[in-house]
Amino acid sequence: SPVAAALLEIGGVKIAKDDVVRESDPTNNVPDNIFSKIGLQLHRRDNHPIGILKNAIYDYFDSNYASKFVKFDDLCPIVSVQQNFDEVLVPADHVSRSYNDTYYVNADTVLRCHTSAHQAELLREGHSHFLVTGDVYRRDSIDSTHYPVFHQMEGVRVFSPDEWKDSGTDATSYVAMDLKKCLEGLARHLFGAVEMRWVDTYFPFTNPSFELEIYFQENWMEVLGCGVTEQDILTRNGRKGSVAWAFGLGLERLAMVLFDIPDIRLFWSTDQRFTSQFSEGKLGVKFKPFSKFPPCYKDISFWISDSFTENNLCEVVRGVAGDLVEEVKLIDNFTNKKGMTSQCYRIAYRSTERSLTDEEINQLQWNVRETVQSKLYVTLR
Ligand code: FA5
Ligand code: MG
Repeated sequence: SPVAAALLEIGGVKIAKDDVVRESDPTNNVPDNIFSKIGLQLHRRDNHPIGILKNAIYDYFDSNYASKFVKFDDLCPIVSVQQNFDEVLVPADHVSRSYNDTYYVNADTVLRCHTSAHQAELLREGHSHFLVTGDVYRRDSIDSTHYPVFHQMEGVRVFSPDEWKDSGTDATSYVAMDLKKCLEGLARHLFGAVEMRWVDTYFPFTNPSFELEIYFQENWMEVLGCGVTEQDILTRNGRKGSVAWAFGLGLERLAMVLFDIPDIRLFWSTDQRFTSQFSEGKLGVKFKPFSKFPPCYKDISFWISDSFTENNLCEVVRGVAGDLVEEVKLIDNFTNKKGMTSQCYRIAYRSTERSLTDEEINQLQWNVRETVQSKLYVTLR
């Protein structure tokens, strides 16, 4: 696993580990294992599935929009609360702002939880067509399609009035239609035929808002969010009178479909048997699993306290077991007559690279139990 560098330099910004990880500071919730991912920049490696995918998306935009889209892929992932939330109109009481969902470096600074954090500044700089690719960070659940560090690509296109005025429809419908056409075209460019569907949704920064889902591993998997940009964002950033669309692609999810990668942890693997299967510009290759190792399931039950959250549990499990944990799943939940709530979680341990021994798993589970008890104020059963 990657060793945390003491000093990183990203996009011209120097970052010391002590500036990002501060265990004693209550306004900081960035653990070591998250810090160690900053600066790895999988999206800038031409032989990595994420980099190969990024380049294929660039090709689509270059050829369909005469290279009009300006590309950014080294903007620093440490951003202000204002950039990450305020500038994209996320309400003051929105859950995504909580310490439970977002990694805070201090009260005013976060690890960006989406590439939308850069929308406003780039609009202010005068860009009308742009793509922003980067690593983003979220406290989240653990399963084969969720990881606390992943990659997004943001796309924004601003239209001037003469582009829609003769279309015979209102500006919003015109732009929404153009957006869906653009993303459906991208999906065809990447996958050829694939089963997909649009779902209406909500984002604070777009209206209307949509998600695109693709059928993968016998489930509908959400791969992107998008919509017509809220007027307020355009007005505040010098684009009054314009209309725009924006999207945020989940690059791991798209790469899972493209290369048939069954588990999101694999993107971080340095195992040659994984890395050697991908090379620059090669889109068609399907990943061949080197072997299926058996999972091992361990249950943990406890009486929860008011402050207990599943994300906190996942952070503890990830802190102990790292990438050996495949899934954490609530399997039982009940409240007794005294009003105490008991929950049981099933933890799946499985390495993507080797067989785990019983002894090793028992040790991990023991450490998980100890840490859950000491850090999460629950009573083990
Ligand atoms: C957003 O992040 C919005 N900023 C997207 C957007 C941009 C909407 C511009 C409108 C306009 P969401 O939280 O749904 O939306 O995340 C976008 C995508 O990131 C998801 O569709 C999914 O593909 C991916 N994603 C989200 N959480 C994770 C995770 N924990 N692990 C891997 N991929 C994830
Ligand atoms: Mg979503």
